[in-house]
Amino acid sequence: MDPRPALSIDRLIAELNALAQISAAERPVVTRIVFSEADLRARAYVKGLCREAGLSVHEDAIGNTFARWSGTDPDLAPIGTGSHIDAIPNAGLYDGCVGVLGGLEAIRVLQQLGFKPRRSIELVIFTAEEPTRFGIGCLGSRMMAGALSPAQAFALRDREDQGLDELRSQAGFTGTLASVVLPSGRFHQFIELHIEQGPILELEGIDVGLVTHIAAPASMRIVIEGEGGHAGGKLMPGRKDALAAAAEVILALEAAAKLTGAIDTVGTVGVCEVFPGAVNSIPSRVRLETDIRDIDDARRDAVIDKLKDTCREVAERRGVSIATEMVNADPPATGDPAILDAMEQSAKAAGKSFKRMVSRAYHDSLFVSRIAPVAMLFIPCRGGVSHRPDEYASPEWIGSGVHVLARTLATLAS
Ligand code: HGY
Ligand code: MN
Ligand code: MN
Repeated sequence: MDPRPALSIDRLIAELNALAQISAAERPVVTRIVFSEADLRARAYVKGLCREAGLSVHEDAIGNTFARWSGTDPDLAPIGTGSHIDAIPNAGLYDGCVGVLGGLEAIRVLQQLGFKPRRSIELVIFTAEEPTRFGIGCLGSRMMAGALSPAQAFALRDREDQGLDELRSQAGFTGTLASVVLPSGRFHQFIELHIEQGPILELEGIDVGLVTHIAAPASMRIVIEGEGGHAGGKLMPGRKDALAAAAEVILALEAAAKLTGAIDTVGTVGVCEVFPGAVNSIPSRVRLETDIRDIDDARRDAVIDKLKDTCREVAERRGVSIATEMVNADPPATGDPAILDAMEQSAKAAGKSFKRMVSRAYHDSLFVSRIAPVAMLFIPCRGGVSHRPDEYASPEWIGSGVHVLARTLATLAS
């Protein structure tokens, strides 16, 4: 079975561009925050494409969306594929969307070739893979895997202090949050197509990546409280400047990540909110959101412990209070050998070069792996750039990914 004749890359690129137009920002910037007006329009657009392909569509209580192509033996657990369509502020158009629209294209290709899946094939759009609105990543897949309880979900609030439950209801998603949890075995296997969000495949001229491990993400919130005061009248001795203290903490995270001796350890402070934020007022409160990852969770946790030690030392020396709160600290996931082998066979049959590799970004597959065997299929992205408007994957790269995905889905669903 050769997918090439049925693969319509022009249609797929047009759909990716149409989806990119549904954004809270002007082109070429994509911003699509969960439960925002743009998110809901984007969901409607993709669900429309799924229905045009004859898939039966349903959504769960948090908005995870399932589009099923029924197999000849509908009682068997389906093969899942998919990703996310939400996007952080100032993002590009490929992160997540390639896995959703590319997964749909792979299904349409198999339909056109007359393939009849024994196991149903189910395309999944996960809610809120990005942490932007509620501070925690993979919200929909995390709840699906039972890794975030309804009580924890009810406690989530956005920066406007709006609660998750209120926002999901306003977005039209009803039902109990407990109903989002899926049992182990709900998917027979799950495969996610995604851009690499790193430079390796392009640098080495390789068509597809077979992901053996997904890095272990952690996020820690740090709130530093000092004393404010007049930037002119308050002399330097005795100041309790929260932002100066934060600067020491930020640099300590960078140093701790660099000093583990492993290139796989990364540490980032992506959010730094300063109060009151006036040029002539000494900062009295700073909120930092830190992102700490490694493919080895023990090594990652050692960095977190070192950062907590630094916070205690800085607080003591500067006379400020520093509160730390773990938002999440998740174990890494490993790719299922049988799926990896099926992807490798598909790549060979497709005449595509491939390489087994690690994912340094996290993905919904990290949580789906708790209820089903998973693996991820990467395609190159230009310069490894992602989470920026100049993120780019060529039609040839995307076509190779969809081609290998289509073959693999056919193998797994037979
Ligand atoms: O941050 C990540 O790894 C993912 O892109 N949300
Ligand atoms: Mn992302
Ligand atoms: Mn992503």
